[in-house]
Order: sequence, then structure tokens, then C-alpha cells
Amino acid sequence: MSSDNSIRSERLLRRLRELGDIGREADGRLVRLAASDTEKLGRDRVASWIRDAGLEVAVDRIGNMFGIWRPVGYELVDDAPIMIGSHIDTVINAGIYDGCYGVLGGLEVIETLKEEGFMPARPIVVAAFTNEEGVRYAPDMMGSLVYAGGLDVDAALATVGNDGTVLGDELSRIGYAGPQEPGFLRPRAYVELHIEQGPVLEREGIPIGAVENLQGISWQRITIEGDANHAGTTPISMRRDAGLAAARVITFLRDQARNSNSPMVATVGCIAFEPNAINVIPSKATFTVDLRDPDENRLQTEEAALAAFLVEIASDEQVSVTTERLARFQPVTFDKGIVTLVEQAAAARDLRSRRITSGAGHDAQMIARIAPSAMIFVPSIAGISHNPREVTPDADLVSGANVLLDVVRKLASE
Ligand code: HGY
Ligand code: MN
Ligand code: MN
Ligand code: MN
Repeated sequence: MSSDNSIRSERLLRRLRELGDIGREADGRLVRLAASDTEKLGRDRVASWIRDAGLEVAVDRIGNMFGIWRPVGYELVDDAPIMIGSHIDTVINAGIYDGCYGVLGGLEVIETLKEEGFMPARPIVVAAFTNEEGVRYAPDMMGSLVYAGGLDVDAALATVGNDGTVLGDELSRIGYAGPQEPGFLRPRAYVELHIEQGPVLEREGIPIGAVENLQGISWQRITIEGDANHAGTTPISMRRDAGLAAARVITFLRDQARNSNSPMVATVGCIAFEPNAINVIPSKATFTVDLRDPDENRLQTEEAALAAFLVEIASDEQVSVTTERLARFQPVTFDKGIVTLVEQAAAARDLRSRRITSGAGHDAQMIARIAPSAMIFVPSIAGISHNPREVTPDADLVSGANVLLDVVRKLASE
């Protein structure tokens, strides 16, 4: 029973570790990709915890899963709920906190409020959005993007993954292609609890981040085609080397980011050569580019600079270059009122906080399209994330969930 107006930390921490063990491969890597068999196991476990908490489980057509606390007499549609949540799909070889902390922290907050006898003025809902990571199916934040009306649900369900599967088929196969239309709950406010995944809070010794904005994201897949030829007999001057051209693009991006006076970042996370043989000059290089900047105009300038460089490379290396846009999200500014609530809740618990920009994309950036939204960050040790060494001290995890508890209690009281 939680009587001291705080969450039940042992329950939250136990569930985080339990969920963190679902989706481990034989070599120990955590891989729970969207709509996969391992994600199904994770969904099933979270759904069982939601049911055990006495909440109603709802699933929409894109597989977004919700735990609904609807006190007697409340109609969901009219009494726009307070929504909290995040995602439980992971990247490859992931940590256990990214996304899961927000879903389980949100569930913990609802359970604590129920146990303390709190009577909300409106329903409270915890959400686990589908395919936040975008590793198997692009774009990322797909479930919340569809929920917010930014992507047609049938188009999203028809997405073909990098493994050749179709998202809609996979959601049906794992039993999470739900009946509800995405957006069936119109939240009055959305608050997402998440690890920072960056170095700022830990470096400054601050336990709570009141996230005020989130940077823009540009994802592209670039295909460069040259000519296969013999690695030993072909003079450098006669090559149409797709691999070399790709390498020049990668160093171009690094130099752009390093020499820029903006906080822009650029990442080439996936690359494949064809025919991929040690003694054959690559005829084809396919790779992804992830560009981010908190400022929309700068992000457009950085995208234009890359496009211009690709034209230059095509002529210089005598190769052909094609690009395919995979995702494009503008920077988002969160609701100042909720950001202030986060700061006040932290202060009331004698927790230092600071305003912070999110470098990572989050479901909150999509839900902000349909409801006042904000995020609460807790520190990531050494700023490491999307890596099994991702870790946040238990005390910080508990502090963040307690701040969410206080913010939700306030938002749900009116
Ligand atoms: O890409 C991102 O920033 C998020 O982790 N999906
Ligand atoms: Mn995340
Ligand atoms: Mn992530
Ligand atoms: Mn995210």
C-alpha cells in the first residue's frame, strides 16, 4: 500500500527488470523489434500487469496498446483522459530503460493513485505506442504518428520492413491488430517519462529534466550505383566505386556536423555493399542518413547541403545516386504549462531540475500534435543509450516516477 504519496519503487524496478529480460537472444542481446515474437511476449506481460491493476486494456488498429482507468460514470470520449506512456519496442542490442520506463512508470503512477484512493476528475490512460524505434519499419514513432493523424493507418499497416515483412500482417500474427480506430481517445494532456539518453543531466548532477523541446529528424536511404570490377586489375582512375563514394558522403556528414556552430548531428547507422566481396569493387552502396537539428531552418539547410554534395559526388565518382525519404519530423516545442508543472513537482520534492532539449525522438513529439504534451527526463549514466550499457540509477528512476505521479495527480484533478 503506498501511503507516503510516492510510487511503490520495488514494484516499478522489479517490472523494469522483468520486462528487460523479455526478448533476449542466445548471446544475451536484448532485441524486441516492433511486432516481433519477442515484442509480443513483452506486450503480453505488460497487458497482464495492466489487467492486474484493474484497468481496461484497449488496442487500436496499429497496435497501440492502452491501459484505461475509467472511474465509474466517466465517458472516455467526453472526458478527455490524461494520457501517460511511451513504447516497449527496442533497437537491436538495447538497454532495458528506453521506452519501457515510461510505460511501466505510467502504469505505476496509475496503480499508486488507485491505491491511495485518489478520485480523478477524468480518466487516466497509460499508452504503449507501436514501433517507436523504427528499426524494422520506418518511420520511427509510427504508432503515435498514426494516432495523432500524421500518417494514414492503412498506409502504415502496409509498410514493408527491412526484413520484407508487412507490418499489418505481423501485428495480426502476434494478435495485436486491435479494433479501435487510432485516436479513439482524445487526450486532454500527455506526459511522457523517459531516460535522457544523453549526458547533460548526469554531468550537471541534476535528477530531473523538464523537456521543453525536441529536435527535428530527417531520415533518408541513399543508394549509390557504380560498376563492379576487379580489385587488382582496375586502376583507381578507371573505377566507378560505389563504396568509396559512400565513404566520402559519410565523412562529408561528419565534417558538416563537426564544423557547424549548431548542435546538428548526423549518423549513418546502416550500410550494405553489393556484391560485398573482398576482391570486387562495390557496384552498389545502400546506406541510411539520420540528420537532426533543433532548428527547422538549419535542418533544411543541412538537408540541402547533403543533396548538393550528392550531385557533386555523382559527377566526381561517375556513379548514380538516388535518395528515398524515410522520415521527416519538424522540431517540437512542448506545452509550457506542463513543463512548469514538472519543475514545480520536482521542487516540491526538493529535486533539482533544469529545462532541456531532447536529442532523441519520442512519442510525445507526435501526441503534441493533438494535445498539450511534455516530457520528464531522468539521467543516463555517461549519456549512453541504444546500448546494453544504458543505465539510470534506481533512485533517479524512482524520483522521475514520483514527479510524474504529482504532475498526473494535478492534471487529473481538474
Ligand atoms: O530515433 C529516435 O530518436 C528514437 O529513439 N526513435
Ligand atoms: Mn524511447
Ligand atoms: Mn530509442
Ligand atoms: Mn523515443
